[in-house]
Amino acid sequence: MSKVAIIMGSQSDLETVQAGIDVLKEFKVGFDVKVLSAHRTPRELAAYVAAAQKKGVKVFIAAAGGSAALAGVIASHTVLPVIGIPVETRSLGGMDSLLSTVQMPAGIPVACMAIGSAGAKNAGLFAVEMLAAFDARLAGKLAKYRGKMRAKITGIKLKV
Ligand code: RP5
Repeated sequence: MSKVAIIMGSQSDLETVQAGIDVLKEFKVGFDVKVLSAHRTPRELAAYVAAAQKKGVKVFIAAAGGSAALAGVIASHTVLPVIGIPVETRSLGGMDSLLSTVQMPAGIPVACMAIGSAGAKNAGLFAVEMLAAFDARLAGKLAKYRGKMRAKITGIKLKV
């Protein structure tokens, strides 16, 4: 069953989003992926958000670039948590996506990650963390994941 719904504004965002998809696969968290845009397909977006909720989705991840309204618009249609990934852009390096995702007016929150693939990876991890709050098996996997990261750092032997 899909616990996470990933929505991206364009197929061109997939390269960025892939890092988040890989995390969900690694943690064996069920997810749906869909291309839907806040401005190109507003009606279809609203319908998809409603349907995803009915199917049991618990967290939304939204990736968009430019004047990136996607995460905020999804959040306007649901009280489930929405994690935004600002996609890097050629014109402004993703600053446009970052500001339009992070600067939600009070009342409709969006959890905004970093620009680009790092943000996508963290979006996947953040979704896992949310689900792990109610799932001891997932919480255990996260602890192991952190342990591996710790071991990588502590295992570094510098030749100086
Ligand atoms: C946004 O515009 C999309 O999320 C994408 O990041 C950006 C460019 O879209 P394309 O022109 O590549 O379809 O809506």
